Amino acid sequence: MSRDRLTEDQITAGLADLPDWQREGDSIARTAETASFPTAIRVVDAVAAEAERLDHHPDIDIRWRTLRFVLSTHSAGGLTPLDLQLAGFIDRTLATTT
Ligand code: HBI
Repeated sequence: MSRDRLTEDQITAGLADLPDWQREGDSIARTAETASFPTAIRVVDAVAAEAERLDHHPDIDIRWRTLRFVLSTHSAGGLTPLDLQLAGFIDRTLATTT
């Protein structure tokens, strides 16, 4: 997966498929409520494994049942396809983890 920065049009197109994510400058972010603190940790654990697999890591804020993820490609100084790919994985994990 490329670490080349996305164009504005590519970012707009990518975010159309990620309606729970917001653009925050050179990052994208989403917040999610989980059913319980252990559920939140299970989500974070699954995301951590995928982040390691991709060698691409989100900023994660954990506050009881509330998770906030922030994605950006630090080495590119902006958004790359890796950010969109991991955002999609995070969405799917949130939707399927109990
Ligand atoms: N995660 N979000 C993000 N951005 C990076 O540039 C990055 C990373 N995880 C590991 C990583 N880069 C390594 O490939 C080295 O570039 C540090």
